[in-house]
Amino acid sequence: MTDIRDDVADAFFAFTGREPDGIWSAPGRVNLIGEHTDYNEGFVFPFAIDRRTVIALGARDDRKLRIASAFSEELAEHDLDDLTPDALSGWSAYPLGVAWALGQFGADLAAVPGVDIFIESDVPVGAGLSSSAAIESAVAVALNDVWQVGLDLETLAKVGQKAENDAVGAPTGIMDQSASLLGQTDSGVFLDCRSLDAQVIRLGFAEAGLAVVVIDTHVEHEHASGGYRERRASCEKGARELGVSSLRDLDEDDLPRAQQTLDDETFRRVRHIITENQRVLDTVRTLRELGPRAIGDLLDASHRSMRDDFEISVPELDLAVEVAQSNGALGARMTGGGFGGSAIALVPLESVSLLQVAIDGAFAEHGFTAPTTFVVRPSIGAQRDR
Ligand code: GAF
Repeated sequence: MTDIRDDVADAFFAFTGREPDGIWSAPGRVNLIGEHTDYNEGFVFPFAIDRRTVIALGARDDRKLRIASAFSEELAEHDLDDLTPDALSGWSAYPLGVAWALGQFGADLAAVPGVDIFIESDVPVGAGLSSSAAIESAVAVALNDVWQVGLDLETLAKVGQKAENDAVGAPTGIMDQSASLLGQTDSGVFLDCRSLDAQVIRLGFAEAGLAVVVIDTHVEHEHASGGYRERRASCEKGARELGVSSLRDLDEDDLPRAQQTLDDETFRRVRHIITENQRVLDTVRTLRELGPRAIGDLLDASHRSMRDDFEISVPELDLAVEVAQSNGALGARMTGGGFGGSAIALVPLESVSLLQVAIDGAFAEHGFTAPTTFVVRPSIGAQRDR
């Protein structure tokens, strides 16, 4: 099997006629639990997966940023002297947005050289597995090294989020970049999105004879517009009407007051956030006390809350979750921002093949596009590979 890093080094050479200064990579993520809680200053518990974006990068002797990739014909070229978020668009807004955002976090962009970058990735795009955070994080660690900016991984997560918010225009939280940068093998990243305190917690799935199966429905989602933005606005409205700065300030004792104060739809949005925060805490505690086989019910409850209260699921995701639950999964839920993308199922190893066959059959029966199912392993976060 060829190593994607060799391919990227070769492609960089074909693109520039020289060897790169180095190779860096960053993973996509699966969110185990804690959905839409990040921008409400709540709790999330994602893990980095064994699908990565790999980049080769080399400094130039002028002020140009040139970016090519295996997934687009477009060669993006931009001058460091007029790098503003408004000037960026298309897929290159992710890497170029990171270069700009590093300047917002202290890099002296007037003093750094231009760079050539070649990008390749095996994180599926549009699957809700954070292919965009993988690009941002790989570029962030590489430029941080080559430009000698000296930022830590937690700050690089903020850089990636700023690129996504201001250059791409998606009002997303800090979860995906944190997972991609802070992830560790066999572990999840339990993040308090208010304090940004991150704890790496061992998941122990393989030891317990479990696998996480991703079911990519191929239903496309888009965070820069539509439902994601509306859900965020509903949460802000709920917080405002309940007199708190963010929904993080509420817990289950506040639900009766929330129900009396808010319209029904806003109440259900708020209830999802309050109960989901609690489920993240319960998942971490259950994992520590009883091990991974005991967290399935929390995953199931999270899916119900996203389906019924937050209303971010789609029929394909609901079907994937139901079929997984009735074919051996200990728990299953949609993962990521919703409105499409992927579901995950926590499955005993011996049931993985059966589950894949059952999912394929059920999707065909419903006339849905054939999904892609594959196992993911909790993996190391962004790093320099060579
Ligand atoms: C997307 C966003 F990018 C994250 O910040 C998070 O809000 C997630 O949706 C929902 O939990 O992945």
